[in-house]
Amino acid sequence: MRSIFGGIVSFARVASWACIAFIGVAGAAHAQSADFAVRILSVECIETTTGPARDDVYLEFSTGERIPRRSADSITMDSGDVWNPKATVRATDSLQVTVWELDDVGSDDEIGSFVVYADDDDGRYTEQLSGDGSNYEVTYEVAHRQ
Ligand SMILES: [Ca+2]
Ligand SMILES: [Ca+2]
Repeated sequence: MRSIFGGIVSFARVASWACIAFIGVAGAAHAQSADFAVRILSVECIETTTGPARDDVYLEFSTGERIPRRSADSITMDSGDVWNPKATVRATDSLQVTVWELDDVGSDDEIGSFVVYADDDDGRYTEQLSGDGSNYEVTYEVAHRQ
């Protein structure tokens, strides 16, 4: 019995090592084709940032891109508003997305940021952001070239 049990255990160990090795190879192969696209579907303002005024929202990406494009432009949002940028940003390896609240006086307030990685599976994701007393939800889609 002991030898049979031992045999099963060692088989299980070999199987798990083989599995880890397989995942490692698959991961490495995936990382080589690190070109991907992130499509921002919606930015939902559940609650605006601190203060009585509405928020003036824009997106900034680690690629240097900005939505809206012009540096003085923003989308005015109140609690309950949904903005559908429907904008696609292409990146390699990773993409940081930052949501800002534009202020005319002083520096802009950061609503929040998140990083999307080339290793992330294709599909739809939602991020919850809560900077400066706010509550925002950003929904985006990740897609790799087929
Ligand atoms: Ca502000
Ligand atoms: Ca503002």
